[in-house]
Amino acid sequence: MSKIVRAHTNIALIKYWGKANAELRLPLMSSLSMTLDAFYTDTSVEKTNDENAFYLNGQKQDSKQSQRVFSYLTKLQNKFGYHDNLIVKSVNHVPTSAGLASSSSAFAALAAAFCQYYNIQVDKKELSRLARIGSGSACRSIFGGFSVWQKGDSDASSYAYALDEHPQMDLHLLAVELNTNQKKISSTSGMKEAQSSPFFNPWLERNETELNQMIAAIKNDDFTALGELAELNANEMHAINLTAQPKFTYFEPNTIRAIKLVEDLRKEGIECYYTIDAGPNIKILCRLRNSKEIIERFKSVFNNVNIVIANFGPGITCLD
Ligand code: 2P0
Repeated sequence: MSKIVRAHTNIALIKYWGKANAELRLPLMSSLSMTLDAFYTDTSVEKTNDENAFYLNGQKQDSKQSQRVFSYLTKLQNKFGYHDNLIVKSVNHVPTSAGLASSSSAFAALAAAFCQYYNIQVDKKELSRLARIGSGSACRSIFGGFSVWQKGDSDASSYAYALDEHPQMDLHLLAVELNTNQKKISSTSGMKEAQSSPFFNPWLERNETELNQMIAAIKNDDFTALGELAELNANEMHAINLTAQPKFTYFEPNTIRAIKLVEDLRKEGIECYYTIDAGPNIKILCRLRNSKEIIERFKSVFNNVNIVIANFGPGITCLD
C-alpha cells in the first residue's frame, strides 16, 4: 500500500562539496548537518499500468524534469528486483533549487517511499546509503537533529548517522530568501568544477579536524564555536569556487550585502553567523532571543524580504 513519507531538508554546517565516485555519490569529505523543521518534502510511490509519471506540487513533470527521479528509481528497482512503472507524487515545502537544499529532502523521501511501498525492510543506516545514491546530502536527512555523513570509501561504508536527534542547543536558522530563482550551476557540476581550485586539496586536508571541532562544539553546547566554524567552512567552500579554473560563484550582490549585515549585527553585540550553500541565499545561525531583532533588520534593509525561522526537525517519518 502506498503511504506518504516525509523527509526534512538539512543544512550542512560542515559542507559536502566533492565526489570521489560520481555514480555512487561517494564524497571526498565527511559532512555534518542540522535537519530543519520548516522545510520538507512529502512523497508517495505506487505502481501504474501506464507510463512512469512524476508529479511535483500537483503538476505532471515532463520527461526531462522526471529523468533524475526515474534513473534513480531504476537503480533501486534493479537492486531489489522490481520492474514496475511507477507514479511518484511529491509535494515540496521548500523553494526548489534556490540553495535551500531541496534535493536532500526530495531523495530521502523518495528512497523511503520506495522502500515503504515495496515493504522492503531496511534499517536507517541502509536507508541512508540508498538515499545517498539519489543525492549526497539526502543521506543526512534520514535523521533529525544533528547528523554526520561519514565519507567512507565504498557503498557500504558511506552513510550518515545521528549525532544527536534531539539537541537541547539554542540554535535557530533564519533562511533569508533573497532570491528564489533556480540556481544557474547545479551542485553536481559545481562540486566537480571546484576540484580544479589550488585550494581544494588543502581544504580537504582540514576536513577531519573541522568535523571533530564541530562535533566538540555541539557536545559542549558551544554556540560561538559552532557559528564561527560553520561560517569559516562555508567561506572555504565559496573561496574554492572563486579560485576554480574556470572560476565561478553562487554569490550575488545581495549575498555580499547580507554577509555585511551579519557582520554589522555582530559588531553591535547581536551574536549571529551565516552559512551559504549552492545558491545566493544566506542562512543565519542565531539564538532564539536574537531572532526577532535580526529578522527586523533584514526586513528593513532588504525590502521586507521573506525570512523563515527554522529549528531542529525530525528524521524520516511515515504520515499515515
Ligand atoms: C551540503 N551541498 O553539504 C552541500 C553544501 C550544497 C553545498 O550537498 O550531486 O544536491 O546530488 O550529490 O547533495 C548539495 O549537493 O549533490 C549539497 P549531489 P547535492 O549540503
